Parts: sequence; structure tokens; C-alpha cells
Amino acid sequence: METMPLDVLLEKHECLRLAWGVADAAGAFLRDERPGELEVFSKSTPTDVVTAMDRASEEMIVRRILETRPDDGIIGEEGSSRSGSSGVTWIIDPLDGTVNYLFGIPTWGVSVGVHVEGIGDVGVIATPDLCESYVGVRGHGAWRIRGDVAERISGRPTSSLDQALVSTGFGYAPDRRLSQVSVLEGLIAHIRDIRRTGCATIDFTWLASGRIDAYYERGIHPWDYAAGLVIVEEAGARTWTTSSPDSGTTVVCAMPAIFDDLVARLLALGVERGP
Ligand code: LIP
Repeated sequence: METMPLDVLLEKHECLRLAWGVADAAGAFLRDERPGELEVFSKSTPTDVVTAMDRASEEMIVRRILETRPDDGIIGEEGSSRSGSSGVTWIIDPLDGTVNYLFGIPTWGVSVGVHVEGIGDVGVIATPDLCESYVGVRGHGAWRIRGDVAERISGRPTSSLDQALVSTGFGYAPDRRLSQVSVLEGLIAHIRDIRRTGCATIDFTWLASGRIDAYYERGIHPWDYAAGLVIVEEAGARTWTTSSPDSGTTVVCAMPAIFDDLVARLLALGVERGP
């Protein structure tokens, strides 16, 4: 297994140390300041508490980025978007997997992607309740970080779709969920099994580290996938995305041996269409 000190890895891109710093700090904030007993609040209150944490996380990340790099652009889930003049754009999900966070399920994360002139160069995903983080740097590989050590990761060498463990997610709107279930109904007999982590950024890290073989989802946003795409591509997966005004972005990522088969099946099932 190839390893390197985290400090050495962080030198591989001019934005990486800052991306790591803000994702790590926001993840620690969300883990350590998570209000206790969220589940005993009244029905509407816990969501508000989570929304407040989500916004505080984004404010912390954006403030730290702009202190160091005031000319960069920002795309943030919680509304901090601004255009920049440097050609560098930071694409941030300050808390992905909000329902998991609310319920105390450990699969949530903080995602920070960096685009340079429109190309995804850097991705950092912190998953603090799982005690690990992930880094992808274009041309320098995908890495899992535990403590101060970076361990190079790659996806599983799956050989056929019927052996593949596939993850997906569902939107919140009932009609979209139903159409996504019908796609899954057409797929599930042709794969090993399905997983639903409830957090797109976790799905990307699990594909990159060989815990699943593929991930697809319709209706996700740039902050859900900017960091994740760099990480899975650097871990050897192939990716396909398409966007439409009605559906948002559909992403399919899989290890190369099953990629064409999975994309063909999903397209035949209309994965990118519907309400
Ligand atoms: C989540 C996404 C996930 C989707 C979930 C949810 P959120 O984002 O990461 O892909 O399947 O239903 O939308 O809302 O937790 O930030």
C-alpha cells in the first residue's frame, strides 16, 4: 500500500492545503458542536437546528477561503455564491447528508471541490463520524486520510455488472422518488445488491475506496459532486454526467469493466428522465 505524510500530499496543488484546512475544520465543527438530543426536539425544530449548523459551516468555509484568496469564485449550497476573477472556483457542500446528521447516522460529510478554469482539479471530502477524509488531486491520485497519513486508494476491480454493489440516492419530491424507484426496479435483478447511504459525497468516497462498485443518481447539484468526481476519477473510475433544466444533473460513476454495461442499462431505463 502506497502511503505518504499528509503534509507532503498537501503540497501537490496550490489550493489543496486550504481546501483540506476548511473541510477538516468544518467537519470538526459539525461533529463537535452537534446539538445533543436532536431527535427529542419538536417536529420542525431539529431541521432548523440542522439548517443553522449547515449555514454556520458554509460561512466558516467561505470566510477562510476569501481571507486567503479574495479573487476566487464560490459556489455554495447555502447561498454564498459569488463570481471571481482568478479562474479558480470553490464548490462547497458544507453539510451533505443532512437527514443522516439529524438522525445521528454517521454517513454525512463536508465536500470542497476546486475548479481551475472550469476543470475539477482538487476534491476534499471530510467524513468526521467515520474518522477518515478523502483527497483527490488531478494527476496525483486519490487518497484516504486517517490521522496524519495519506493512503493511496483505488476502486475494486469488479469484472461484471451482476457482481456489482451499486449505490444510489433519491430526491425529496414524491413523484421524483417514484420514478427513481422504477429505474431501480429495472436494475436490481442485474446487480449484486443496492446500497443507499443518504449522502452523495459518501457514495463517491466509498466508490473510490472499493466499498462499492458504482454509484448513480439523478437530480444532484455541483456541490454534491464537484469534489467527488475528482476523487473517483483519480481512483480509476469512469464517470458520465448529463444535465437538464428539469432533472438537474444525473451522474453515473463505475469501475471501467462495468461502466458501459451500467450506463447502457440505466439509459434504457430512462435514468436521466422523468419528473
Ligand atoms: C442528500 C444527497 C443525496 C440524496 C439525499 C440528499 P442533503 O443531500 O447527498 O445524494 O440522495 O436524499 O438529497 O439534502 O442531505 O444535503
